[in-house]
Amino acid sequence: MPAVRDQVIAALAEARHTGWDGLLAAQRAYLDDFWERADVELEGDTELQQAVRFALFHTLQSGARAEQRAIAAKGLTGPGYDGHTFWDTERFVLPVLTYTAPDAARDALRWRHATLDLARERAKQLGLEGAAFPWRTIRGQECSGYWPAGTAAFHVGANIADAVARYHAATDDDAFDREVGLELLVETARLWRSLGHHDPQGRFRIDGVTGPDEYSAIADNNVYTNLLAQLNLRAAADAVARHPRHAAELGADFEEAATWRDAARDMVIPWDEMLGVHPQSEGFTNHQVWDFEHTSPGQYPLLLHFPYFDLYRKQVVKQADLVLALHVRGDAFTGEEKARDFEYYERMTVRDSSLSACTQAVIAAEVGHLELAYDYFAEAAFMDLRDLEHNTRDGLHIASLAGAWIAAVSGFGGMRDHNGELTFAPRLPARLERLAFRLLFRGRRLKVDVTKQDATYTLLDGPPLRLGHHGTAITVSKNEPVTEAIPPGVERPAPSQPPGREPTRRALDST
Ligand code: IFM
Repeated sequence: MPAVRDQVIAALAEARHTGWDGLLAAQRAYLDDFWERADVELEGDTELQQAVRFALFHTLQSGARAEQRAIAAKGLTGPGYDGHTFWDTERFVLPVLTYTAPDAARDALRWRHATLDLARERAKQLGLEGAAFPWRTIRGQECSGYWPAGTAAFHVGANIADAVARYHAATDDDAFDREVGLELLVETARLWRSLGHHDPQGRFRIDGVTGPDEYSAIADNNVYTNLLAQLNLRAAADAVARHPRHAAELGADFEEAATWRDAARDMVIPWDEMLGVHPQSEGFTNHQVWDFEHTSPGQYPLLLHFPYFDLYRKQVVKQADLVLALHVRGDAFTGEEKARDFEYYERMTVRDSSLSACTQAVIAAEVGHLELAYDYFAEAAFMDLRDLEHNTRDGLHIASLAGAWIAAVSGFGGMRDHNGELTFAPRLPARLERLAFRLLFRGRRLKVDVTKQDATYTLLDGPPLRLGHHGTAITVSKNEPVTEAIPPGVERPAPSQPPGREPTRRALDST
């Protein structure tokens, strides 16, 4: 702690020297610069506009001065979760910071890197190789003893790897790639290689894991986990190819990388032939469906009213899991699969976690349920302003607030960044007349301005940039905005939610 004390003393001395006006001017300049590159504008819903800016401000606030310390689930806004950081950071917060405040994303990943020794120790303790990052922590040790299923939530490591790959692709920060990214990728890939195994049919299985949905645990071949592990294994092999000399210092070579590529190629992705959907994990769709009809509104959140053993053995989803895979590994599914899977999981997703609505917004928008997407978008953005979970006194839900940006930009803006390529598929719900957002990509500032009819891509600075718009490649150059028409969307019947768990309707509400 002496380092923190010294930092505080130095900051106070500098503040006295600068004075109130100086501090105010510096803060103003910092935030002006931030909004210049990161603002999200909505026309048609003033309250939601305000909520989105509130959300973005707090996402920045949680990470901008973390300076290689953990970004907690509540930021620094309250005592909830004892100040612990979770996968929330890499899965929800860093995708936003990567495109709006990339230095903060880099520093957060440097913090993870600084905890690698503890993660290696944890892997060894569990009889595994590589690094097992903790489910919840402050300085790197696993602190989730109270939730045994958390030990098996190994997807944490793949979310870190995904955040590393995204940050590198969006910034071309090669020094980070070599000094930080490579080792994080190698050690997380080693974990997957030792946790999974090839079965007699030659398929790579990852058995006995807990995926994102906390109402399921210790299941085989969780689709989200396996697809993220696949991404992790490939990203690690690519990093070894980019930096063979540095990889050798970590004891990694092409031969080891080849075993990662084999595992990625042979990864099991379960499929339910009869229903024509992906089971969240192997066997999930055979489980009895939760008795939603006889569950009263007062019995939510379910975890406070029913024993976990019963939740675990039924089809009931606390938070987006398979649907999260449809977003972050959207490149692994067809459009038809996404639509069917979304509709299937919508019926059993109860949103007892604040980490769900934003993902449901993204996929609802992609598969054609724009008004439902808008309702989920509003839920993510108003989570704390309206105290939707009645616990904002414990601190803000930073992942949900980051999710408001994700719902706007990846939902209605249709932004995806699979394999380092930036693509958009914008489409607006009835209530919005216009959506505009800005972001940073490979040293450029890009503005995307969407109306019901078209989208205009403006490169504010930097060399020409190749993008995708609804499947068509376009190139934007500075001062030469490109406007593209928005093709008509697909009409689908609205999916249903468990009774009483529908999102508050906002899309068609004009108040
Ligand atoms: O990380 C989340 C988890 O997914 C759901 N329960 C709360 C945690 C902290 O936000």
